[in-house]
Amino acid sequence: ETEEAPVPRVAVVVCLIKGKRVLLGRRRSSLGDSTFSFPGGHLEFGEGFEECAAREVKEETGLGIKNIELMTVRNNVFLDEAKPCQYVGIFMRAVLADDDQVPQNVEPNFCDGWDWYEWDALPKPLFWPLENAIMAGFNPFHT
Ligand code: 8DG
Ligand code: MG
Ligand code: MG
Repeated sequence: ETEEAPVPRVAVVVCLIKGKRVLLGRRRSSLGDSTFSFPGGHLEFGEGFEECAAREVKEETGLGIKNIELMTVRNNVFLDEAKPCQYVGIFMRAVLADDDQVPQNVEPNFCDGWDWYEWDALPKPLFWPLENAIMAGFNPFHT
């Protein structure tokens, strides 16, 4: 069996803010199963960061977003996985295009469902790249 050598990939993750709360979902994935993470996914060829952010949020939650801004970049290496991988995580911040929208669990095979959580009372356990980012000072409410 031949396996491709692993290469770093780009992921765009979106911290969607509603008042003092952020949107998180519990992952159903070999990577970070049962942990809470932001919506997001792989950057596609030719895509801009804002475009990717809007597409992934729409695909995963059905929500439309606006005011999409770059917050920070993180380098996450997953060496302990069966298939080691590396993601350059582009952390974006955004708000709902229309405040009345309710998140839908569009991809139930990959997520238990989406909910809003106060920044000071985030659910546990967080997906470790997110936990690490927060430990390093990531805070979407500090500009
Ligand atoms: P796609 O097929 O829709 O493009 O990808 P996906 O299935 O939605 O991928 P994902 O696992 O949700 O996101 C891609 C990678 O991004 C993930 O495996 C690791 C990295 N990543 C982080 N932090 C976060 C985060 O907070 N949320 C999400 N969703 N991904 C993150 O490093
Ligand atoms: Mg995803
Ligand atoms: Mg996705």
